[in-house]
Amino acid sequence: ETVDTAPRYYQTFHPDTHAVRAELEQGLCAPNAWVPPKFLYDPLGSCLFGAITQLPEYYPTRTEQAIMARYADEIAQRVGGVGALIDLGAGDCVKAERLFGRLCPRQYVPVDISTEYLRGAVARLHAGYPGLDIVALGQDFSHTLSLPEDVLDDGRLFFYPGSSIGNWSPEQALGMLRQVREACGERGGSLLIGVDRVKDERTLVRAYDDALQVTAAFNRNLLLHLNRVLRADFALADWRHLACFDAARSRVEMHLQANAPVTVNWPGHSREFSAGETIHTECSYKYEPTDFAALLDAAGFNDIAHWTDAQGWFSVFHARA
Ligand code: AVI
Repeated sequence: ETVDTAPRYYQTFHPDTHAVRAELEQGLCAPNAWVPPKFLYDPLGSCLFGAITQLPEYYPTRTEQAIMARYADEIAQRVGGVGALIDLGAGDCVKAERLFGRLCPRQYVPVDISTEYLRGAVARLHAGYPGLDIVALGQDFSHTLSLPEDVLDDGRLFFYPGSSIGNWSPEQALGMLRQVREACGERGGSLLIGVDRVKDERTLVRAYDDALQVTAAFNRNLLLHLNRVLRADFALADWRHLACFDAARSRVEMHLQANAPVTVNWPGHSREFSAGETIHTECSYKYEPTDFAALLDAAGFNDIAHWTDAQGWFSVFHARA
């Protein structure tokens, strides 16, 4: 008999706060304007990201999925018994759901900043797995990762797929990995993480500038999100999507570029942009496996395992705390 366990929600991220507006204002008013990539994820942004993962040009999701499927036995064997499966940036929870069959977690802990979207995803998941203990966290873990007390502390498995770690600079990534290592606890915690690899520029740029222009919509939707959060007056027609690869820094960048001189206003502020000026909205770092293994090591992880695909496009790592 299956006991129906209602999911528990803990929401610590609220977009409509002074701190969030201050963070945005600081970036927008900087000489080289920027917005943290987490603002790409409002309800529509999370849907658009889901669509990106289906695009022919966006290879990371399907390549990672193929690696996980091919090495599913090995991965499950290494991971062993899972208490809490903690899914960082869970989105639609679909990637984690694929692990349920083999890893049989006793508890599922999805964490996402897109809180409304997360609630919908969790409601769907609960309907399919009424007996699964779900603790959902609407959290901005870019500041601090904090787990409530009802998250099981033995056999924690942190799951950070999709190369989301690449949306941090290597220095920030190290800080994030250290936090995760600490949160693994002393009772057999580990990390399963997906990382995109360095490859030819054409393949990389096309993945971030697809022919259907879904990525452009995903990037430009950030302006609609800012209009709501800041009560700003960005006009979509004034801004175009830009993606480029900085080989020296090993990162793809997304920008929003002003088509013409434009002034953007929000209560208490205005910011002038010249024609061609950009707002930097995302970095997506690409790693050589040895460099990423070194980062895991520097964060205090050990017993590191690595799997990749035949083309060497994407890496999956498992490491113990
Ligand atoms: C979520 N993150 C890993 C994606 C990436 O590839 O950096 C977000 C994304 N941006 C544009 N396309 C997808």
